[in-house]
Amino acid sequence: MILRKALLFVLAIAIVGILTIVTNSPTTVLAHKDKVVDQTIELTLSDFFYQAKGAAKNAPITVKAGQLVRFVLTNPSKLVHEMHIGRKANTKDQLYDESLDDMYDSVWLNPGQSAELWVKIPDKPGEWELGCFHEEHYNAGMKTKLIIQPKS
Ligand SMILES: [Cu+2]
Repeated sequence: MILRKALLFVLAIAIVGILTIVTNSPTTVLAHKDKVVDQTIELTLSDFFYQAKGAAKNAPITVKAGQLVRFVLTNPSKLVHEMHIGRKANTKDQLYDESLDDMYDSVWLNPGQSAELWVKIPDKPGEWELGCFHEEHYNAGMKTKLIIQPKS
């Protein structure tokens, strides 16, 4: 089920430059091999926070418009977690009213699962957010700022 969802993501999202691969083991990404990754962010999704490697829980993450960012996502917890990217949180509908990319909804990770999310950061500088709207996770604090710096 999750895999089928992931494949749909790949079909839908590759068009606009975001590629997701979900797997139970370390991932090899088959597309975009010719592209240079500008930044890799290893991110843990757990109860109830995002934590980039070497940073504090829910510490803001900074990226730059136009860059190709590779998120390596891991869920070591016993709960399902997900990652939406957007702003204007809408907990009633469990999404952001403004998505960073309209073609991208979210990545879902089962307990113990990993995924890679390759994002061509759009030219939308400013303050965005990563959030998990599964059950009450967002209200429990599972969100973190994503700062998009303008192109230099
Ligand atoms: Cu969650």
